[in-house]
Amino acid sequence: MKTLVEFIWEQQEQHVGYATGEFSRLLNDIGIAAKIVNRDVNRAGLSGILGSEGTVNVQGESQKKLDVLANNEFIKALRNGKQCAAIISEENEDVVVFDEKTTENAKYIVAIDPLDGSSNIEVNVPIGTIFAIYKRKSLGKIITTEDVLQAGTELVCGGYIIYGSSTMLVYTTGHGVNGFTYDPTCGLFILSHENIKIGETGNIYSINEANYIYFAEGVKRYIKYCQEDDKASNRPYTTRYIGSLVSDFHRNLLRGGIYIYPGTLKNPNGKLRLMYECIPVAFLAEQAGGKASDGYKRILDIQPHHIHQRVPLFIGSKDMVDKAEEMMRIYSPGFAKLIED
Ligand code: P6P
Repeated sequence: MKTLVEFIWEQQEQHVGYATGEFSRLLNDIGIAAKIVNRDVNRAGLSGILGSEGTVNVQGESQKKLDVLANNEFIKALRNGKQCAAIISEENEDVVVFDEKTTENAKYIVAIDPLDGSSNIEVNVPIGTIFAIYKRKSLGKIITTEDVLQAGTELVCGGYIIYGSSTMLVYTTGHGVNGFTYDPTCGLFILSHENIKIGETGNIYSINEANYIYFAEGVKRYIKYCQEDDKASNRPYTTRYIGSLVSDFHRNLLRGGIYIYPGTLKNPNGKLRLMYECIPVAFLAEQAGGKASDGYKRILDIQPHHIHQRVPLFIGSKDMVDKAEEMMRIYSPGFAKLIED
């Protein structure tokens, strides 16, 4: 039995050569907040914290009470841990910068979607937290734009917590993907899924086909490809769409498959946010042997220009993403130009 803290420390020693404890402390702070959010999510129906907060976030989406609760828990844990200088959160319009005493010494920036898929809470569908950890470019009290707007290639750590039939924390620091299952009887995350690898191909495709008529031709062609009868290539595939990115991604990571949230002619950039949804899952996908793009270019290579920037997402088994990209190149070559750079 290896706990998350032991594993983090071991990884730092093994891959960094020393463990100052700062990164370990930061990741552990995220784990602490996750345990509290897990408790709140599991009791939501009993503690009057279901339903809407009555506010709208910067995305124009109605905030659930649990969205706000989760956001506050992660901000509080990271503020108290003093390893994080600033937070980019789906629930905050601007960067949350901590006090100068913290920013003077803290080396990390965290981008987070505190509770992704929260519209599913009331119907008991698994939801999740997605996080990305960057190392600051600058030192000292002032947080700079270069600290905040970093491409995925700069990521130090990408991960998520899935609050499902069991609660798991899955993360990578660039040395493989590992999953830890939360044991509420002892309050520990225990290593349960070591060195997760996604199959090069799979037979699950996840996309909201209700938007079919708005999709670019390349997306439509890929959906039809998935539905063709061709036993040699294990088609037709099966479709699974939970409407919770963390859940759909986690299943595809373990079983193989592709998740697509494409742009449409109405919204060429799609719905998902680059910094705290697409980049962390893209890092995980690549570290597990998979692939992640906007249909044309690698997610991790995209330079963010705004903290809430949206981007189309094609992610999962490498062969499946390759095929979808081939359809985009052949049937929708011009769509790439509509995606905001
Ligand atoms: P739609 C949840 O709101 C989310 O950001 C992802 O978790 C999920 O995959 C997607 O949006 C669902 O969006 O438009 O299909 O309901």
